[in-house]
Amino acid sequence: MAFTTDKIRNIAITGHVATGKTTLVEHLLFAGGVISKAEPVESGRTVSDSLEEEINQKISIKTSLTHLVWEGVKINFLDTPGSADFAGEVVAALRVAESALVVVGAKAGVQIETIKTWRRLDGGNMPRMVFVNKMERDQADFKKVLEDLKARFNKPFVPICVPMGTGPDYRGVLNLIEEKAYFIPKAGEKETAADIPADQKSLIDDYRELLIESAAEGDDELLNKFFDAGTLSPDEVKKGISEGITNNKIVPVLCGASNLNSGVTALLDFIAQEAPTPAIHTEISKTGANAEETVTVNQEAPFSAFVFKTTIDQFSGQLSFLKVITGRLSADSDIINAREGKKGKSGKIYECQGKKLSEVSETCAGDLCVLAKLTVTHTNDTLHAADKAAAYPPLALPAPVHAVAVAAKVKKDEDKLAQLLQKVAEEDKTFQVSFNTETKETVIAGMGELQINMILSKIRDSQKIEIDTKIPQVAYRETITKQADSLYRHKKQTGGHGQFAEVSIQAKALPRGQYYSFENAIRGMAVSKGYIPGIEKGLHEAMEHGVLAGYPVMDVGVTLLDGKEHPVDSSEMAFKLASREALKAAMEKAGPVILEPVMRLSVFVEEQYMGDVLSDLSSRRGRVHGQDQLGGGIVEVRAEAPQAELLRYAIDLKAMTSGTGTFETEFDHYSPVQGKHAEDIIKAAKEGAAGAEGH
Ligand SMILES: Nc1nc2c(ncn2[C@@H]2O[C@H](COP(=O)(O)OP(=O)(O)OP(=O)(O)O)[C@@H](O)[C@H]2O)c(=O)[nH]1
Ligand SMILES: [Mg+2]
Repeated sequence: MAFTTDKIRNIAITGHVATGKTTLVEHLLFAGGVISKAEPVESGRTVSDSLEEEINQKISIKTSLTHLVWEGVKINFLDTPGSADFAGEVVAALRVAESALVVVGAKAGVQIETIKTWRRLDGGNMPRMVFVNKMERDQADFKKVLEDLKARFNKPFVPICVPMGTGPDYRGVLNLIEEKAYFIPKAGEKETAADIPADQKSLIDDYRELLIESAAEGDDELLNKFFDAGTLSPDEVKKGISEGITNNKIVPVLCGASNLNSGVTALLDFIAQEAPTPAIHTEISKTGANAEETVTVNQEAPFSAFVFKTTIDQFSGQLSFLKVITGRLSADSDIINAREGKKGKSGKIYECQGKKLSEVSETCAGDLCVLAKLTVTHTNDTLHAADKAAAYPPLALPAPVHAVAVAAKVKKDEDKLAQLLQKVAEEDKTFQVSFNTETKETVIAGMGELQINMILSKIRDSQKIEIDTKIPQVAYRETITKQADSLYRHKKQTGGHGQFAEVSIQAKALPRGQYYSFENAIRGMAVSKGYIPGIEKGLHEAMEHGVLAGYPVMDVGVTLLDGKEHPVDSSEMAFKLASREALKAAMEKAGPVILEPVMRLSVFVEEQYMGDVLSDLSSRRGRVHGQDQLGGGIVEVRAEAPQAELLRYAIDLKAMTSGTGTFETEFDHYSPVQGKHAEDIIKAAKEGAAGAEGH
């Protein structure tokens, strides 16, 4: 029997790098009886970090799906990577989870990725809990982390579990709701509930008051009761807290030391009893231009599901990870891919524990499952039953921030390399491959150097392809700044028919982004109508390569002023040549300039690095538009800078900020390049052209 919607919880485990997310999941699975021994991340044997790269690098790279059953509730964990290079994985996990568990180090407190995750959660008004991990470490400080959270995020944080002692004195946790103590278990054993030791009773009193007050605020009825009676019963506390999380009014805080298997029982109790069910989740389904429907996760409807992740498994082939939004899915059902409109069979349905798949006969709305070998189905697709049209929106993934030009060292590997890169791009939607026809470069782009290098080294190692990388060329443009006229006569007499065409044009600068306009202002019949398309073709040809450095030309308006034709010698070809040369000559006189792409960027850094980051941005010809304090020590700098100056920014920013700084970027506009920079671009283009001719 499948778990019904009310008996399912989807928890995205997020947080800064190395806060212990994967370790926590491993110990939760141990506590839940899924595995008989919890392995350390360093051993490469955890359930969650099972990819070869994860084992080698000892960090999480992909979101990994695991589950356990606790008090009759199926809890799905989505263990996300903390590194900003894999932020796309976090986006996918948050899309299909109802609540997030943000893991924070008891010593480190709030870090940059904690803040960025928090912003993502705020964007979706998503319920969340915090787990303060590594309580047994030197300088661990639960109270300080709690203060840190309060100072940075404007939310009521409510301790549900508090530590008994901290650092070397840490002995375990107190569950304030259940009023039970859980001492650190012996190595390899599970936690057991114990009575609260006498010396910890005062601790309970300190925190319980806050807990009861917060619970009361979750619900008006409870608030009245609380005012009348001055307290609430344990069941009332649970109800109030549960509503408070679901409505995102409060953030419960738990704690423990995951590698000591401490604090996990209280966490599981809390998730099973208090975390919101999938029924709180809604999706906007767009089935036509104007047909939009808000769909709530519920099992009493025909089947529909969203594909949030795709992997290619060495043994099972393509695996599609879905969240069932409505209805139920049984093995071998008829399903339709909304994008393709194609009918197919679901085949077998699987659950997974990391890379291990096991078959189930049915799955219900709210649950996460895996289908194999759906050849036309990709990430972001919607699947549905014939009697339920649905189309859920794609993942809102961040844009790439780092690009590299790649080429196979040996020419015969080129096609294979292109295919392999394409395959990675199908799996990982934050990774893009494109062929730049202008520069003739294959450019790959992603979220950072770490992601790009990992993808390339996997191809190098597994396929034995040698790959050269270099900084990609910038897609410069050219334009004009003034108005200029020109006249060009094309005349050739080489026996038989001659060639004749004459055009007189005016070229002017257009506003940025208007590319091209053409106006025929010839009075009378100086040039036959039939030659006008030839003239326009010539203008387009002239704009393919600018007069300064041969880059494509944009934002030029041309007026055809006059012309002459010959009854026998004129032709479309002759007019094409004449107008091409006329525009070239006009552009020479019209103040031509090089344009460069300028990017908008948001840089996230700790305050201590602000000075360095700002002066570095100005050395990159950047302009700072503003800065926002994101709370206690983290600043977002909003700026713009030429793309040419940002080609290594993902690497340099990390170096400047001891690995903590990250940024987001997107193309903003084209802007003229001045002085020496322009000269350098022109010189480089001329050298490049000369080099190419020399071959
Ligand atoms: N002292 C201490 N170390 C811990 C604890 N939990 C995890 N660690 C260690 O912290 C390191 C990182 O743990 P992971 O579980 O890989 O952290 P993560 O958050 O999954 O890291 P990413 O997925 O790469 O972001 C490992 O060396 C763990 O053994 C804990 O409670 N106490
Ligand atoms: Mg991890």
